[in-house]
Amino acid sequence: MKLIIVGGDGFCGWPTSLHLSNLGHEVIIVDDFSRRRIDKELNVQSLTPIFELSERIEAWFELTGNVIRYVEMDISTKFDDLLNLLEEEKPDSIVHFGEQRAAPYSMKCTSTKNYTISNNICGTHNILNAIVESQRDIHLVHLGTMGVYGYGHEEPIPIPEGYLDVKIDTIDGREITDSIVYPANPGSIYHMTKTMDSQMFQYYAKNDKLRITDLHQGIVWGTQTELSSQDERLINRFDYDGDYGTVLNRFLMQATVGFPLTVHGTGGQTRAFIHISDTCKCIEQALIHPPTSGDRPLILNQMAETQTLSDLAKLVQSLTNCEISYLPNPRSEAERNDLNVRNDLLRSFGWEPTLIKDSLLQEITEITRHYSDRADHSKIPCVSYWTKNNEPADVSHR
Ligand code: NAD
Ligand code: USQ
Repeated sequence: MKLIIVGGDGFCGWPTSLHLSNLGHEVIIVDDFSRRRIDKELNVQSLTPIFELSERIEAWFELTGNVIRYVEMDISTKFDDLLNLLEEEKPDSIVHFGEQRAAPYSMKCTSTKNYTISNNICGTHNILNAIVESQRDIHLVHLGTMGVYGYGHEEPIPIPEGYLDVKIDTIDGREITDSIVYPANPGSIYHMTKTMDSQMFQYYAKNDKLRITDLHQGIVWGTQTELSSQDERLINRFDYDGDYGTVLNRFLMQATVGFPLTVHGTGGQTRAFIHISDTCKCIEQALIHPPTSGDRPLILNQMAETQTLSDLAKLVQSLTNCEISYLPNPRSEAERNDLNVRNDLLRSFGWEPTLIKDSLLQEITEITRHYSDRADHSKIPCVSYWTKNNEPADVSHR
């Protein structure tokens, strides 16, 4: 296949580009390097030393002879350039990673809220609009989030893959049923953009018969894949700062540098997790199992397992002897929740996930210990609050 990977310079996009190129697909990365710019704006850097995209691509060519091309483009503002690219390159599929993806950054201040909305919503809409305008049958694979569902209930009711079969009414003794999109319940401006993306997908699949797959992905952990660990120039990014670092990678880094693990609240929150190497494998599966034109968007829950944060912290403690801090929660989120997620479709394609308990130690020895001298401890605390007065939020309504 010929593939355009939007956001292919990012944490999930880079190893996925390598994976797909290694499988023999022709890969063109489109990225505006906003993620690298935001690092500068926040005065932080990846724990791992990441190379420029041009150097990464050159190293990949030296090692494998495979060519990955790239185009610098902001898809949220450059509609004509995007359309020209689709018309010139005629890709079979687009994989869309190119959004502002940190919930804390999206909640930081008015300008980061506005940026997240305009970047994510206009970017996704430009891709859909450009596919229609190109008059090509391009399959769009989008990286969505488990957060669109609102992380389940107090009872362990299974979260289906995107759609819910409901009884609407009984008329003259006849049950009226329908299959509806699972009610959206976002917990941040960032997560809200993903629920808005999903509305656009419903519309474009219905009106323009676009083939769209939306992957509702859990929190990605880990750094390297087999391919990215072949040469230091291919190394993937590792975010640990209070805005972009995600919880499990943060815990691993904190344990290594002797910073007590920063559990928000009681740690009773349950979240879904997936290893970065499985992100790549699931996207491969999504690309070879597209929906048919005229179908509603295909929604797959891309996650391997669920864990409470306190269990994760204790697991990391058992491996490293680190301290754990239970901090006032800067976010507005339920103190505890159950999360029971169906992922039958990806499993039915034969995917066998990597589990946290089997790979944590390797991550600590190969990444967090190896690069610990690059850590800036002052960037670890979460300083983005969900309420305007920077007080821990009242979560009684969640
Ligand atoms: P990332 O920030 O590391 O990568 C995103 C890439 O997209 C960056 O290289 C950035 O420069 C680029 N980009 C952003 N806006 C763009 C635009 N307008 N035009 C062109 N390029 C643009 O994020 P990531 O962790 O790789 O996440 C990728 C996708 O996966 C996101 O959509 C995110 O919501 C989703 N996701 C991530 C996780 C996770 O834990 N990292 C979990 C679930 C879903
Ligand atoms: N948390 C802590 N301590 C920390 C950091 C986070 O307890 O130091 C808690 C948060 O309060 C939250 C949970 O851990 O309850 C997850 O936070 P996170 O920052 O790891 O993940 P989140 O903000 O949900 O976002 C990440 C990605 C996002 C993706 C999402 C998938 O940044 O792009 O969509 O995970 S999901 O969580 O399934 O919605």
